[in-house]
Amino acid sequence: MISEKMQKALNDQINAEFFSAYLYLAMAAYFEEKNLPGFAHWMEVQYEEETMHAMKMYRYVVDRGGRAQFKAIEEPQKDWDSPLAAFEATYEHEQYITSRINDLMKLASELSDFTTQSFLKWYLDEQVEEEANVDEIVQSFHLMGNDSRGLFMLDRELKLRQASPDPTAP
Ligand code: OFO
Repeated sequence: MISEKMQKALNDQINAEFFSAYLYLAMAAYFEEKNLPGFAHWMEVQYEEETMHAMKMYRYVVDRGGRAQFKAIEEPQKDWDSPLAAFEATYEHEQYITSRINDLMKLASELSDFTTQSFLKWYLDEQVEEEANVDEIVQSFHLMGNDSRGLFMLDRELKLRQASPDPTAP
């Protein structure tokens, strides 16, 4: 059985993961409007991954005999100054999410909740990948500068992104 304190913190994180999904879907819509289908696709895959992160946590809370509870999801930003600004905002957001997972790990450790620590290990590893992927894209923007052909090529490259396998699937 999960403690009340840990359950509340995980429920807050479920909300944060759904907000991430919403934010990236808002970015996908922004890129669709800018006629950048590859960037839009990348963000749509990101949206799907965030939904999976939320559902994986939901399943854990339920499986530990807890109660998943939902709060309103904050409205995400709608516009960004440029494609680069959207990816920089993504990088910043992922760093924030990493700090939240670290705080959850700290709480689980203070509560001697070893099962939740083991569960959260997956998220810690996932955040390394999340940050690295976005940082790589931000660096590509810096390398191409104002070259519109570069933007076209990067858009085509990001169109190839495939969703990661769902670790919650049976
Ligand atoms: Fe769920 O990792 Fe991004 O936010």
